Amino acid sequence: MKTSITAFILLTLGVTVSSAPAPEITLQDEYFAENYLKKFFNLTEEPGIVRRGFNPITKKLSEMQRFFGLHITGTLDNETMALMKKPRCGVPDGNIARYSTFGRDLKWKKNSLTYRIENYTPDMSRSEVDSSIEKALQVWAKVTPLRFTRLYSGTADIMISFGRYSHGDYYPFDGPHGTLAHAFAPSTGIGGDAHFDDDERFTYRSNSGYVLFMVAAHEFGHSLGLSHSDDPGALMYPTYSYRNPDTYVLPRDDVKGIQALYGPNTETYPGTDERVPPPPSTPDACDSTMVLDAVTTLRGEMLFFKDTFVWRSSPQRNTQQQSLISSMWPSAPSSLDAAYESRLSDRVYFFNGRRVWAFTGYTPVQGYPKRLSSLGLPKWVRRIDAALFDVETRKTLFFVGDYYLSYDESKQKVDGGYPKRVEESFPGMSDKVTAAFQYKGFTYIYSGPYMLEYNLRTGRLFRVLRNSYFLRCVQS
Ligand code: TQI
Ligand code: CA
Ligand code: ZN
Ligand code: ZN
Repeated sequence: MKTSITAFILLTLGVTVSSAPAPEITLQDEYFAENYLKKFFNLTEEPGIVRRGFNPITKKLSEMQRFFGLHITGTLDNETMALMKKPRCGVPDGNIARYSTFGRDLKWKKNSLTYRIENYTPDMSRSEVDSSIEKALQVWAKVTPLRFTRLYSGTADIMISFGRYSHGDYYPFDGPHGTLAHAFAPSTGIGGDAHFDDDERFTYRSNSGYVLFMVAAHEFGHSLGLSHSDDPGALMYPTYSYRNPDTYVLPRDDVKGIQALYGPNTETYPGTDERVPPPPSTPDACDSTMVLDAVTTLRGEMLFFKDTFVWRSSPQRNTQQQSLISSMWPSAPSSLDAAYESRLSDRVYFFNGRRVWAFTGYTPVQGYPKRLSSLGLPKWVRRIDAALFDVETRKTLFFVGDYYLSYDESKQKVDGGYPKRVEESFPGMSDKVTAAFQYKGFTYIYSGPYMLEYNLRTGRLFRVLRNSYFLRCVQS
């Protein structure tokens, strides 16, 4: 039933591949390199140093070259430039279009569209429904030349109604759950119309039931000519996930999709009073400059956290999947500072700010989230940068700034002799620790896009690796 709505054909846009960059170092390259060093090698502009005739860029370049085992020239040579620009694991910088449309011609041939709300759901007040619909249309209007006018009678381009089971088209609803709503691709008659299943519970902004704004915004994407996207962060991704409607910004993938059909909004000029934040984009495992927020194991799998997303990687089954944190742990914070898996309690702990969450697999543990202070950590610990469980000592290591603590979960106490300086036990780790975990007996400490492999017992550093060592650059 569902698929016959899309009987119109789905057109998936292919991969766009840009041509290889020229080998000479351009002024643009120098600028890029400077930003790279600022970002990853702590390059700061200290005019005093420059005046004394000592170039901080030379120093940082040498540092970076040493780090990667390149020839230490202190200059921006081709070898160094190539590494900085390292194509995201074989995928040149052109992006992968993840959105899809019903076809280039399945779009409205006018920018001025009308809509009409034919009836209401008893789940919400009328003004809440009106406002949800209005805001859902504005999501699309903001980034396109499309403008929507409400009609109170007659036939509008987008007729909006709530119904149950058979409701006047050939696509009856299915009672509670299953289909939430559907919409028809642009055309005359039923084209553009959006129907909502009144056997679902719609809400204004609560996270029990379906936020009407989210469902409507998704349906209007269909009404305007978008099909589903395989970007898990996209509005047009075919899985519902709760988002706060008050702060919702249309993700980049959907912006690209709708603008491929209608072009950008011609009314907002860059540089004028209205400063629009760039649309949020889904982190890309192929981005070699990405800095992960947290890494942990969970029952034999590896979890990599970045922003509101998590990659779940199963080395045994050789799979890797990206999703929203909220779709796997609905009660978890939207993003993490740190995470670790305890082999004592068979739990995974998530840290964000001064709070900690606990889960047994994917099930929340009663009594959490708790305050960080309830763990028995010293008062100066305001947030955790990274955490890991050491299988050998059965202790938890918490990384906070330049220090780390060994913590006994069963005694709820920090071990004597701690905090210690990170560098004391992890040679080479002179920057802030951003994530940490243990895997197959080795300890991996992340700093920025790099990852250092240690033997924790001997403190020996084996290798300097990059994110891509575990988090593979694959298109799911
Ligand atoms: N309804 C489907 C949907 O709108 C109907 C559908 C399936 C469809 N495949 C399609 C419509 C392809 C057009 C083109 O996606 S649904 C979600 C989401 C649904 C699902 O009830 O499954 C939302 C409705 F994304 F959350 F899964 C709204 Cl937001
Ligand atoms: Ca239903
Ligand atoms: Zn219908
Ligand atoms: Zn859909």
